Amino acid sequence: MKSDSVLKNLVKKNWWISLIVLLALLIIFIPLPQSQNDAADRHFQVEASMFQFIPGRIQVNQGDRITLELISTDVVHGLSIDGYDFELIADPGQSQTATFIANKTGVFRFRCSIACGNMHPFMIGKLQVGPNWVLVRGIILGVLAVFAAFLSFRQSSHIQKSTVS
Ligand SMILES: [Cu+2]
Repeated sequence: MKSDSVLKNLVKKNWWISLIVLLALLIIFIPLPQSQNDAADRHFQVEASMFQFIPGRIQVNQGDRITLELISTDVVHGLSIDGYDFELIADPGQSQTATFIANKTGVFRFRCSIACGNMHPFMIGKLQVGPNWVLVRGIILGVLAVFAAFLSFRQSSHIQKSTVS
């Protein structure tokens, strides 16, 4: 009888364990968009002409290995990315290719690095580097585990106290 109520008490006091297990399962099994499952090799062709880049927006994930090919259709154009040490220069009708790792998250502008005409300063595109969800998931799970350990430590010291008194 007594052990039964102790057990009930334990279950009642440990509802948070079920909560944490549930949360952990959710975090592990919520599906990620296919493209965000892992760092990937990605290839982009960017066409430069006076005075635009096509595409003007590139979206990747943190850790991706990005290969950019800059193709110029008229005059000499460059492509440099703010915040990254990266530059391409393509001669008219030619292309140049280089690879870098998108290791910083955020939105970065890329711009033409060769003065190509009066609208040159407006020749700007956007590189968006999204978070690595596998990493984010790992960090959240880690925090949850620490939280659970903390709670269970507190709980066990509680139980010890209540059985002593
Ligand atoms: Cu330009």
